[in-house]
Amino acid sequence: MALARMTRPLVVVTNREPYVDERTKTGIRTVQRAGGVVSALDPLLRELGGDWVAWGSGSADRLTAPNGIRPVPLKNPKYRLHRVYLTPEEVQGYYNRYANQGLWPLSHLLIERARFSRQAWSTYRAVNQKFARRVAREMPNNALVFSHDYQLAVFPSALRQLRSDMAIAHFWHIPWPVYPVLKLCPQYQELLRGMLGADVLGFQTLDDAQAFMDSVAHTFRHVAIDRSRGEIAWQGRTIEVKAFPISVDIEAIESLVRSPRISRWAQGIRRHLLAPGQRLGISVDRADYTKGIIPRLEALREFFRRYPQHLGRIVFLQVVVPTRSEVHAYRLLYRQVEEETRRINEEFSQGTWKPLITIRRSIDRPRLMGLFRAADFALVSSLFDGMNLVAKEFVSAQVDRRGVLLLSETTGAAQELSQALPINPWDPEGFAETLDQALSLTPEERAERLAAMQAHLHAHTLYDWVSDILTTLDTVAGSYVES
Ligand code: GDG
Repeated sequence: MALARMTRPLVVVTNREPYVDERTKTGIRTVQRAGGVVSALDPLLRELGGDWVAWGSGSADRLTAPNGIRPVPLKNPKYRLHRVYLTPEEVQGYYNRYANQGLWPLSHLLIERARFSRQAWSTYRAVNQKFARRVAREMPNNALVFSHDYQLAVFPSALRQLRSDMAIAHFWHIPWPVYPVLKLCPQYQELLRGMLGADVLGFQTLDDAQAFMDSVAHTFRHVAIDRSRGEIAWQGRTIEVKAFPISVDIEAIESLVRSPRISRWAQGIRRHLLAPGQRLGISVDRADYTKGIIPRLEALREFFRRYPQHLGRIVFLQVVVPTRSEVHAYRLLYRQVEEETRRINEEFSQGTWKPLITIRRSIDRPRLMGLFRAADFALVSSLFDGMNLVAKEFVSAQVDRRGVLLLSETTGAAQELSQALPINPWDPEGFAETLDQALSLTPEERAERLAAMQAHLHAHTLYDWVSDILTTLDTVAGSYVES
């Protein structure tokens, strides 16, 4: 990988930390966070060495990180995790309020859910500055800084003010709202200025990158923007604004699901859940209102009403993982999902068969991938989604090539996985119809579609994503120091 030639020190900055240390009755338990970003960057930092700066949120975090630095791994360390500690007021203003109740719904175009306040903004900005001070104080000269997401939008400019030797790439994981929507955020100009502190701005899709450049063009009219090259001239620098679609490690998923343990588990799940002639559907989401869980349940109701020939023949397993439960809207959604699921089961169950089964907790990653292998179809019904890794994981895990993916057109993933069957989560009748069609595809049609999507994922892996961003940053940083 081109990254092996990188000569500058690497610093990763995220809101959530890759390892959380929790107090237990018997001692300390380390939990690795299982998201795409962690699974891409943790091995890279272990190989190259470097530093990761993140909010230290675990109950035993201070114990394992005297002076705020936690070696990873604890024995025979390969890199350093720098923990930024936040007060409960900071967590509330920065994370729960400004990021999760303001920027998150706004970026997903759910305008009525967005709440902004000057007080939350001032905490958000202060916490971004706190992250920047920590990086400025502890990181080596000429480092490449790779920061992430909507929690840290103003981190790049805060860092640049303190340390002009560092090159910064900031990746925005969620959709970028079009200008008329962005403008509803009272602090949108400060957010844009904050992001423009970076040298490389990465988005999931070209549409997002273009929408960002549009916002800059409308807001700062004197700024020169080359849209076709994706470049913004800003305060004497050239900022690269590009699409870097995040992906998955398909090879790792394939070998995981082919392992004897997970193969057995996947077969066991089918035996356990399905009677002969029945088919298994699956969905996996954090219980977030952007994921379209309620619209999906409405479409399933519509499906069973319109196509009663499927009654008794489908078992749909929904994994709904609790998330952000400090925010009222999330607790409410969780209750609505429970209620809606119960109603559908009451309406359609026959004998021992019931259409919906819910798993209400997180499943470990190997078993989750095993479920994807075991399924006959997956429903990804997000209202809006930057990428959606679940869709890419399902395709990767389908080594038997039996399944069908129904994928919301408004996900970033839909722009790449063109052999998925497109659905519109706002159109329950159309959604139900597509599901009926999916179930009538021949085995050959299903296998062909999966093979084409798997070939795409082999050619665009998670490591290509990291490598593309960091080599772009490295190149920009090179010209920057020499000029
Ligand atoms: C944001 C953007 C973008 C879920 N349940 C379990 C579990 N998961 C894993 C999935 C997947 C990840 O969590 C979820 O990723 P998504 O991409 O689907 O969604 P967000 O969390 O909203 O992520 C999104 C992403 O950032 C990356 O840039 O794609 O658009 O919103 O990997 O497998 N993992 C385990 N147990 C679970 O129960 N182990």
